[in-house]
Amino acid sequence: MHVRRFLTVMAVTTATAATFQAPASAEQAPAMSKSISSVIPAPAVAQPDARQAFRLGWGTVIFTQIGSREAASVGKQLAEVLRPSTGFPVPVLPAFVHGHGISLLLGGADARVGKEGYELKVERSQILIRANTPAGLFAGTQTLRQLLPASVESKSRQKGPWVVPGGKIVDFPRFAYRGAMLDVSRHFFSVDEVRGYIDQISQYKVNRLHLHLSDDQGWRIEIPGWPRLTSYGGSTEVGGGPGGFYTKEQYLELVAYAKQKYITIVPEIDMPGHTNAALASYAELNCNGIAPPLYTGTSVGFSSLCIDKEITYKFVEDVIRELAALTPGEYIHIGGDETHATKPADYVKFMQRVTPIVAKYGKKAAGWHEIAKTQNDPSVLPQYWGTDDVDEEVVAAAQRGNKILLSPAHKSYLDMKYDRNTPLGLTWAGLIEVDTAYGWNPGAFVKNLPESSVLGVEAPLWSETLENSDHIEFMAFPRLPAIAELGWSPWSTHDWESFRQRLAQQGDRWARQNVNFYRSPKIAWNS
Ligand code: NGO
Repeated sequence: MHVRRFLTVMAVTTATAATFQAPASAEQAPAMSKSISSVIPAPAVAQPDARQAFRLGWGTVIFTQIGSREAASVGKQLAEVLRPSTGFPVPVLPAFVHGHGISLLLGGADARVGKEGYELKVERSQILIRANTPAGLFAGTQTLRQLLPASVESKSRQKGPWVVPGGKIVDFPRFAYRGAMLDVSRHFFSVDEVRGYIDQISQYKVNRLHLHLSDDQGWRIEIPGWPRLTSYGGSTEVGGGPGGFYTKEQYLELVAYAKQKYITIVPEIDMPGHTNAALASYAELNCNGIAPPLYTGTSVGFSSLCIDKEITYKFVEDVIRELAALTPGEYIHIGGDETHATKPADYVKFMQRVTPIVAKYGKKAAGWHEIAKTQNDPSVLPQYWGTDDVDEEVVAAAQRGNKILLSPAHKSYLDMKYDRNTPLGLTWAGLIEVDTAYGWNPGAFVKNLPESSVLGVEAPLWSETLENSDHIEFMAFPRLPAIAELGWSPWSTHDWESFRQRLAQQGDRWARQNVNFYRSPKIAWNS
């Protein structure tokens, strides 16, 4: 059956090829100019072998681990990248035969690869990716994509040759949590827009997408029993546009889509501040019983749930129960930032009551780092978003056993302008060029916070000024890959010169994927 499918695919593709006119342009990639280590994030161990190289051709097959549906899905996703640009049929078959091909096999990898790493060997006769898990295979295929000429990313047929430089990689992540965050509250982004961002970040081995699902300006996720949160609270956004929200089905579609790319979605409902959209939707959540109007500005810190009303905790529990049911991952993010309209004692009281609700539904609470001062629960994950390298409360939490997630705003906030002339973005945490985004060590950044307490890094993208995918891409690229490399690559590989050369090669890939990236003057882009 597989052979028949293979032959059919061959026949169809040959017919297409016959009518195809190869562009006579400079699409010819400098295939051999790069080495097996020319990828982002930098691999942990890479040994180039200039005598070896693999050339993709008409007969190239992707062989996947027999009996693993996930390995087959990883193979299929790789084939879907390769087929349009190479024009080759690239069938995906279970690995009961070996031939001129790319094999994705489970087991037998170097012991260091762990749960998310992989081993990649490129020889003249074959490419072999081995991993302990499908996630590792997926990571290996993202590396392989980058080892092919940039034109492989085109949606139309391009001229080869399709050469992969020879050698061996053993690769695995430095940190368990490598995240991106998207604020879908200040401006709403559709399911398709979020899927596009998932496609882009997954190429850099990011494994968490934190969605900021509520704020003063909009509530974006359906919650049973509280329909006005979305019908009214989701009806606008910054600037007064139409807003929007995800139905439960749409949200689950996003969760499933991310899962195929080994990304876990971390949902955030920000509380007790940043809650105007909820307060406007339900008068009873306000201490004075009066619903405020919807808000479409960009100020922060003026709203708070009513800490002393029981209905507040019924509401919070209904929300958390629903989020937990929609979330395969271990964390639910409960916000907790900038609660200037909540008395400090009330804030502590609120968080001490709410974090056990998260545990009740089988999840751990993540929160902006202000949450570190409210309790002794070591399962809570404070997310550091300060603008310097000193935070005693965060360090104290780490000493009590909490893991910390790092998103220092002056380094990792993708919504900061690159320079004074950047048309989008904010400046409150500073200007962040790509060398600034790259230039810090998460394992030794916050004073007295040891690497062993750092769960990982996350690059937040707040959307006060961003309205569409072009805007998202312009702010995320090239800085998101910088943060992704800090999360994945061992510190021993950290080197700005090497990074900027590898980044230069990404420009052409983004151009072919229609990613609207910022052409930072710090980089000698290759196209
Ligand atoms: C802050 C604030 C957000 C803003 C963002 C803009 C945190 C954690 N709270 O970060 O509400 O949107 O800055 O950069």
